[in-house]
Amino acid sequence: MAIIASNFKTNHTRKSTALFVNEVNNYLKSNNIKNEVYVFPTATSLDLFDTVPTFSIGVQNAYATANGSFTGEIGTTQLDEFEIKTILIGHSERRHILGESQNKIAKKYEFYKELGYKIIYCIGEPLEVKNQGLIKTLEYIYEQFDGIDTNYENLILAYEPVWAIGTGVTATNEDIENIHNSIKEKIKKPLLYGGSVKVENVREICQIPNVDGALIGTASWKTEDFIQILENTK
Ligand code: G2H
Repeated sequence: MAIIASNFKTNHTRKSTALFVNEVNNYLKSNNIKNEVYVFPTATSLDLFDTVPTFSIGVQNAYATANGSFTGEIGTTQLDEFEIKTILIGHSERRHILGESQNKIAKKYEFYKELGYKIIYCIGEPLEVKNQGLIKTLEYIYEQFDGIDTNYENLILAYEPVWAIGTGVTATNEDIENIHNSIKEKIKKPLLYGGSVKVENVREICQIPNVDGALIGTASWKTEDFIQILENTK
């Protein structure tokens, strides 16, 4: 059984999300899925997944607060309205584009851990680090665990090499296996691979030793592709 997580990032409208949900529900009427499925829609469409109880719906980001004066952010008061108990933390786009430091990420992690949220925690190296070899890559990745309690029971990890994210370049099976083996030796938690996972390669990736599933962006945004991913990982 694989864990399949779909990250919508800043894509889809409420209208297109509603169509997505409708088609997925039609598929689920006549198909049983054994996979554990997570979807991270945009915050504006969280409620639209209420009719898909078999999926866990999470938020792509939130601030480490219940409420307060944090312009532009949402906190647990708002998440509670949608009964959201799952959050993505440490995604490379938040680290590298939105400038979240390890310190901020660790504080956010601690806050949501204390509240019992399921956390999908992302780690991964940029290309210049990968090019320095496996030892440097692992050193870089382990620094992304600074301040993170990896014994937390509701933790799922996602290894997402930055150079593979949204680029169409998937890491090789060998790359994935090497990194996953090393992480799993240290941290015994479910470990997903993410970074240009496609409909065509999702099954093969999920069958690599120590890969427990996939965190998928681009390839999961079209409903027919998302459904095909579920089919391919049955
Ligand atoms: C990595 C992944 C989903 P994509 O960010 O988190 O996106 O599949 O588009 O590379």
